[in-house]
Amino acid sequence: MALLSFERKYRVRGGTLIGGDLFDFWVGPFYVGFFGVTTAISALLGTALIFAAATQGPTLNPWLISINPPPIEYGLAFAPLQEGGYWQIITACAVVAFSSWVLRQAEISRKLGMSYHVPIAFSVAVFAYVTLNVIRPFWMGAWGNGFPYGIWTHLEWVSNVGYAFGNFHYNPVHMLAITFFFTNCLALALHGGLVLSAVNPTGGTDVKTPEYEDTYFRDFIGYSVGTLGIHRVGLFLALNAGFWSAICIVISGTLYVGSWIEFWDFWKKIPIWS
Ligand code: UQ2
Repeated sequence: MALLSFERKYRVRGGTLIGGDLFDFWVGPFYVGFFGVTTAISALLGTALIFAAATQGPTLNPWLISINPPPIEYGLAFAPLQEGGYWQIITACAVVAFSSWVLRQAEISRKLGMSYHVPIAFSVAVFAYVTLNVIRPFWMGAWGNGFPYGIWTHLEWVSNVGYAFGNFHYNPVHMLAITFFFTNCLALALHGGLVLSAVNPTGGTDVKTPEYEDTYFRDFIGYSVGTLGIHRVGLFLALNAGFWSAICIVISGTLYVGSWIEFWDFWKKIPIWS
């Protein structure tokens, strides 16, 4: 079935989580739904506030503009707009926009009778953001622990926070997250390479079937994870990369204070050799 006639056939009512039929319509190719409306409103408001805050100075250089969280002294209180209040409202808009986007994905999944893998995957990315700018600042007792919204300043934040705990590369959960990112890279390179080599072979020769892909890996390493399996491996690696990134920062300054370099001194104190 051609794509356009497929869409016409499956553009049917139902599957909404909230709002019944009220927002159950499309604008051009885009499904709207209740959460399309809440995404649009919060994303537009948040973006407008970023521009509004940026115009307050001190610079209009796009690389240096920064919308900062309140000073630590404000704790968890509301701050005046110019002293972190913009950051607080922008952060609230972002959380509503991202959560609405997850729920819009879920409604589209339901409408088409599909599983929830896409909204679950995206919610791990949202979890990483919420960990950085809501959960950890709350746990530390001050919104000032969130990261600033600026191209240059967010990099400085990452660097400063990393070295505030000795050196973040010694954080074992950071190591775990990086290992997932690298393994994800390996898996996507293998998968992309394998699929393209089968589907886009030397000019004039036939496209190869998935059996060739399986056989390639059996010949090569004695094992093929399979055409469905590689996508399970990929999703697993990608979600774990995001998840452990969030865990490695949320434990720093909360459950674990001090230097991640000294963390490894436990190794020298093990009774067998001490
Ligand atoms: C595979 C398979 C695919 C693939 C890939 C493999 C036919 C098209 C890449 C090979 C993958 C293996 C052996 C697992 C790799 C695991 C890690 C953790 C990197 O067998 O089936 O389908 O794309």
